[in-house]
Amino acid sequence: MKIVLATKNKDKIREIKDILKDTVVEFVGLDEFEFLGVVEDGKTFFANAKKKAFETSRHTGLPALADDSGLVVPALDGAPGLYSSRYAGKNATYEDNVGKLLKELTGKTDRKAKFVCVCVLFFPGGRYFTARGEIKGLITEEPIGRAGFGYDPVFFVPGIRKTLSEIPQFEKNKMSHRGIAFRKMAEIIKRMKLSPPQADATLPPQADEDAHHPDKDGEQTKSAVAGVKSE
Ligand code: ITT
Repeated sequence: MKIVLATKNKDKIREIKDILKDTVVEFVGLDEFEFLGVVEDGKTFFANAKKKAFETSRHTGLPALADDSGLVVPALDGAPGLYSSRYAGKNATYEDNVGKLLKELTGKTDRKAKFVCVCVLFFPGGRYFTARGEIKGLITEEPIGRAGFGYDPVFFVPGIRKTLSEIPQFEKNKMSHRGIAFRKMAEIIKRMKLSPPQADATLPPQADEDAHHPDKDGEQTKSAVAGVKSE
């Protein structure tokens, strides 16, 4: 089964390919298609992930797998949250975003945070599957370590007493929000036994409006097209 990885973030691609390396799936990169991407204007990680997967599947005619992820800091009312990649501005670098985060947390004793990842696998015809993962941690006072990407250098995991930038990628994948979500998705893909759902219905324009957040892990299998049944 060919699946398009619906992300432009090379760091995410590297992690996702590693996490799913034992799945019998051929991944195609977005760079093989002329596609400008989607506007991430959803109100939840799930809505954004579904939109990325839906738009990519519609554009390519292939099943598409997307993730929307971010850092949630309760002491900052949930920021940077959905805006994690552009926290310090539209073209912000990882360093800019980390800098802003540390500045906003200056003087705050509550350093609790979590990473969230929601992935969606969307099939032409309208069926989709979703899975979610989270990891809890604390934001450090300054960046520590060189591995990983994004907010990893300031994300301290109490259980291992290290930041996610102080451990190799395979260790991060074992415990990370993305590792958890995508391993659940790997199970879903395995259960499909390489016979993906087929339907030739045309997606209605409002297909993405059904953005209820499936908070239960890994269970939501729902059709965005009337008349196409989920299992
Ligand atoms: P696509 O939309 O093309 O997938 P993106 O980087 O914009 O790429 P998101 O909208 O999901 O992806 O934003 C995710 C941001 O959250 C990412 O840019 C990082 O700043 C942060 N982030 C997500 N997962 C992370 C991780 O494992 N480690 C560190 N930072 C992470």
